[in-house]
Amino acid sequence: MFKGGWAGRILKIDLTKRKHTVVELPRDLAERFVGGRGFAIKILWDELPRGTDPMSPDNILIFATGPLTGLKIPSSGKMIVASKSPLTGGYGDGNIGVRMAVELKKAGYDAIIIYGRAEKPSYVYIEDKNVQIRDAKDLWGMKTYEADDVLREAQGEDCGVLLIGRAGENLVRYSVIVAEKGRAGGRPGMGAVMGSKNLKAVVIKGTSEIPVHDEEKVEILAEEAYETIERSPNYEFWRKQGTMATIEWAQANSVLPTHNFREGVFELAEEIGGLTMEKVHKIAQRGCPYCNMPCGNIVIAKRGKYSGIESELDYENVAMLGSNLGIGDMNSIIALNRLCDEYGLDTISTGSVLGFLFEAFERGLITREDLDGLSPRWGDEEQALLLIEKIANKEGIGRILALGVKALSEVIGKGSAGFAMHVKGLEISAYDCHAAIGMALAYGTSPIGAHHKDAWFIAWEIKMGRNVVSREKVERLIYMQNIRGGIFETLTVCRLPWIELGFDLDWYPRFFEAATGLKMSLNEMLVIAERIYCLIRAFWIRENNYNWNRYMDYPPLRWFEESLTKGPLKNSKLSYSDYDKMLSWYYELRGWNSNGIPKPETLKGLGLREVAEELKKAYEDKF
Ligand code: PTT
Ligand code: SF4
Repeated sequence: MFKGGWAGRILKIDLTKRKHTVVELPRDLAERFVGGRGFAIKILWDELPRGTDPMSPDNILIFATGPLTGLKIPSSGKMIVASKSPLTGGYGDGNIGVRMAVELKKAGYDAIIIYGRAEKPSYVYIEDKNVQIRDAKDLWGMKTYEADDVLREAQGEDCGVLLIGRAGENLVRYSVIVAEKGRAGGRPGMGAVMGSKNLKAVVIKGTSEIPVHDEEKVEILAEEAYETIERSPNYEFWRKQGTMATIEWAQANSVLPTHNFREGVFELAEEIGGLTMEKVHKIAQRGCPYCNMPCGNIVIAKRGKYSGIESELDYENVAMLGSNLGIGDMNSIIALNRLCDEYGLDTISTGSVLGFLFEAFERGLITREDLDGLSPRWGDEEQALLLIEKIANKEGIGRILALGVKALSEVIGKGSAGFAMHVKGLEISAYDCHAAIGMALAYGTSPIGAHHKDAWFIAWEIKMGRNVVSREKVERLIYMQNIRGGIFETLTVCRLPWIELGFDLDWYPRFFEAATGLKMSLNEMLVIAERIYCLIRAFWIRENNYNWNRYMDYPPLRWFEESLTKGPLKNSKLSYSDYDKMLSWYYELRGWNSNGIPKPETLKGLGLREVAEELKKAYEDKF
């Protein structure tokens, strides 16, 4: 029995058989993989048949929390959505901050695993032990804001809701899962996996208290922690700006993706920056459950034809739908962002696909005829809006654009792969790396493809020296990846108190002990992070049919081949030999071989003997 933290149960729902079962959370899974991403990768490794088509009923969709999720401690309202990705073919997950994270735990579950495919559009309704698969005929095709309203009207405001938009229904490979009008998660196509299961939404109400080992201790720690966060010197500024101040920071440091990552500075950066957002557009602030540093900026378009449209903005949305497309007007970006949320399209990948297309059109690699009569040009938000409609509805050219930038460049050919901005098929999030070799390596080795979730090394890199090529830099990078992707994604709480307001990492083992009654030091958590990183890597290798080499961990050619032509870092580009050197250190430090495959002794040392044996056997059979 668990003393607290974990609810102790997993809910398994088979949509094909219309059946559900509840199983006990295995102690070994909790102690060795903690929660969230740890649970997800272990379940996928154990249960998913090798080579499963991600859009087939055989794929598994996992919603997972961790031992700190939903407790009354800072920023604990987070959960993981994970599956085999239809965009990359590898491990995919996303982190989403929503009421459902708390309701899931209150309903008595740590995770839900969804199997099979419903015969017709459905949604799952859960109220504690009562689990129903309901008809979603009327919700299918509905935009996410409206569907959210309809579900809440029927079930009450006090429930957690996750849903997909038309992009997920139509299996767009970079569709996300959306919630609460503006929260979105699961960049590598988790929305499409949900769509492939004919699952429009999941609605949960939980009525129990989440068990904790030492309630008084949790309360005392929480009070102290909330106060500590509020005393942070950056607290007031953060509450006004959230992640949006990053626009000004990225511009000053030449990393703001501009014109499909050609440049790191944008002449209209001020127009789309945090200050403009705050002074002109912001109308409200909101946050995830139990967060006292809410960062959700609710904004409104004030001028022109989009006047009156509301949306929730973060740095990534603005950079990828703004500077990356040469769009320097916040009103237009608000309209673009809202449309992506309504359809459930990932804003980062959408911005990357459109940026690639604008460039291909400019270079004459694709014509108006190919584009159903459209002529996309930098800065033209009207064309971007039309293209988003086509992608989400898979109309005309939208059918190909819906495949993601890697597949799109393969269709277009003519050397366009050189400016297709992705790693392992996942479009790069909003940091240009012409002059940031460490961040490029972090993207290259991130466990889901190029997402800053694990990879955000840029601020540390700038402090350490952008030109530094050293083993120490790589060591630091791995340490950061393990904390971000290994600790926060398994305890399943928000990492922003730590990153943005300097909330000390030592708080987390203290929360963990008070909640679960188990002692685990930060160093022990870092070992678990290594275990999870290795298992995710093994999963990629297995799903890639054991065809794996170091070039899988390379960022796009653009950063090596073309220099920046503007800004303070003009003429910068990456060097192949430096990148390769850093990659070799990375493998050495992680205990992986020169092709990026975990060595048997590394896997065994992390308690993954069966994984070592499976890899060994596969390679013996193959070669
Ligand atoms: C996240 C990625 C991000 S990360 C952003 S903005 W960011 C984009 N947001 C989108 C959106 O919005 N609409 C849409 N249609 N697509 C979008 N795609 C993009 O998705 C997120 C916050 C943010 S805002 C960040 S950094 C932090 N991320 C955390 C994380 O990953 N782990 C963790 N433990 N804590 C985190 N805290 C912060 O949470 P993905 P959210 Mg999202 C409108 O999920 O797949 O990881 O992609 O969850 O609730 O919106 O909060 O500048
Ligand atoms: Fe959510 Fe932002 Fe608070 Fe993190 S800091 S919990 S993302 S509102």
